[in-house]
Amino acid sequence: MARKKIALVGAGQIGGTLALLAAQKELGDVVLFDIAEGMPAGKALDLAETSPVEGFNASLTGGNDYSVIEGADVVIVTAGIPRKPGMSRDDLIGINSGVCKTVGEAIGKYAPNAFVIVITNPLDVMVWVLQQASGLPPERVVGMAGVLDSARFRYFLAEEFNVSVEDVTAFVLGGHGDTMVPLVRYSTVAGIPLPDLVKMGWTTQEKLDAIVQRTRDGGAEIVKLLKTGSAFYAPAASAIQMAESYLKDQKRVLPVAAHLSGQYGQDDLYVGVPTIIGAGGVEKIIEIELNDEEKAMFQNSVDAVKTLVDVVKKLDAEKS
Ligand code: A3D
Repeated sequence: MARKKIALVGAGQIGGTLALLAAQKELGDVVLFDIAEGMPAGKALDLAETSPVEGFNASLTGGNDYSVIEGADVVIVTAGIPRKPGMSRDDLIGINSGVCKTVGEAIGKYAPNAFVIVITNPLDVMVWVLQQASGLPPERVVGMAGVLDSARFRYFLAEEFNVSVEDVTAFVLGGHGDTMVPLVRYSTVAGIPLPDLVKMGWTTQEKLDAIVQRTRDGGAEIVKLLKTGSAFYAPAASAIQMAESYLKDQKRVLPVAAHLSGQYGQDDLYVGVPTIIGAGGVEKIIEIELNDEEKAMFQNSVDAVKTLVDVVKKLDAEKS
């Protein structure tokens, strides 16, 4: 069987980490694309030179022409600019929506059969822009955010309970922003829901509330420490989990920014929901039952995403 091809559009901090992880896991051959001259080829060569040491079989190449992504099975998009301290994800919208439109058009031309994972912020609206520009079916264009947000939630919970991260499951719904909805009721330690753990005296409601808030602020916490960019290791690992589920038809249940067409009462909107990712892309959007409080939080998050979609539509109208 021929190797799969994984194209990484944007070869910066996340792009480079994606390339290393994809190659080490032998998910396929990797191509890096970036507008910075020489950089994707240089990074690819450096990474390829780790293969004799690390012992993986995957070719890594890079270039500055979109044709390098031709025929890719998976495309992961990080092209654009990241946040600097004091900036919100939404501050990136002007520049990154233009980038995602160009990238979407290139994917439509060179890799129309790919499964596309967008990471560029502000996430939910950037996936929407890219899917529209690409003309690819919505079930093959998704955004990575929920896996990362859930991973952060799981990590903080595992630290609090002093248990293995593997035994903590967590669900985060909604847009990737300050309004994201970490779902306490559906998050567990070895199947025991968090509210029960409060009753059992494992933690207090106050501590749990603080962990929920830390999850919401998880990206900003790292931006503040790094000072020159945003998180990249965990975002890359999260996107690789999604790519692997697609390439190996694993049918993992993962929260992703998926295109809603009626589910959760929303239409033509990308927002974070639980899905099944397999060879068909988003094979199912899982509609979980929300109580009134959760519904209100989810709606608040949806409204925040819709506001940004309107900003993009306005920017588009001004340009034309
Ligand atoms: P960075 O290291 O700056 O890499 C971005 C790369 O994109 C750079 O190498 C640029 O040269 C390149 N680029 C810029 N414009 C274009 C273009 N038109 N075509 C192709 N390449 C271009 O950033 P990063 O890798 O740290 O972050 C990338 C994006 O991911 C940013 O928008 C971040 O905000 C976002 N991000 C999202 C999450 C989520 O959870 C959704 C987490 C962390 C970062």
